[in-house]
Amino acid sequence: MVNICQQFLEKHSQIWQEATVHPFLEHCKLGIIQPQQFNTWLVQDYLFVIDFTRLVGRILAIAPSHHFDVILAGLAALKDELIWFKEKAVSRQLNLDAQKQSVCIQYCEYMHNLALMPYPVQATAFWTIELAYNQGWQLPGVIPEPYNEFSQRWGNAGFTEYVKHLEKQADEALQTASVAIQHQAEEAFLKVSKLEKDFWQMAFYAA
Ligand code: HMH
Repeated sequence: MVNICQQFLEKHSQIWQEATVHPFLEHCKLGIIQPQQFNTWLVQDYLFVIDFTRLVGRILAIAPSHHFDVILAGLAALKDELIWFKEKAVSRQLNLDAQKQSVCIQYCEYMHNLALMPYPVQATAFWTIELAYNQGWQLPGVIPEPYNEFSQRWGNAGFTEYVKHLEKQADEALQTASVAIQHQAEEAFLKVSKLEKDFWQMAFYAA
C-alpha cells in the first residue's frame, strides 16, 4: 500500500515542524511557561475539543463500518478527555464558559466545513489533528510536573498506536480515491498544520 500520509509529512516537513515544534511546548519542558499562557491554551483547547468531538461524530457517520473500532475508541477517549479538561479547569480555577479566541473560531469553522468533504479528506484531517498533538507533546522529551500529565495524555504509547491506526485508515481511504480527492486531502493536511501552529501562537502570546 502506498503511504500517502507519510508522503504528506515528507513533502511538507518544514510546515509540519512548525505545527509540532513551538516555544510553548519548549517552555512547558523548561517549566517556564507562564500561567496566563498555559491557562489560555487549556481553556481554548477545551473549547476546541468540543467541536473536534462533533467532527469525529460526523466522521463516524460516513466511515466504512470496518473503521468503526478505531473511531469509536477515539470518541471514548474524547469522552474522558472532556471530563479531564473540566477537572483541570476546576483545580486551576478557570472558567470554561469562555469566548473562543479568533484562531480557535477559525479552527472550529474549518472542522465544521470538513463535513462537506469526502471521507478520505476527513480521515486525513482527523489523523493530522491527532498526530499534531501526539508528536507535539512527545518531541520535547520528558516534561516536568505540573505539565507532565498533559504531555502524557497525547504522548503516551497507546495514543501513538491509535494515531497509527488513524493513519492506516486514512491511507486505505486515499488509496482508492481520485487524484482530485487526494489533492483535497493534501490541502487538509496543510490547513490543519497551519491552524496547529496558529493555535500555539495564540496561547504563547496570550494577552
Ligand atoms: C489544537 N489540536 C488541538 N488540540 C487538540 N486537543 C488536539 C489537536 C488533539 O489531538
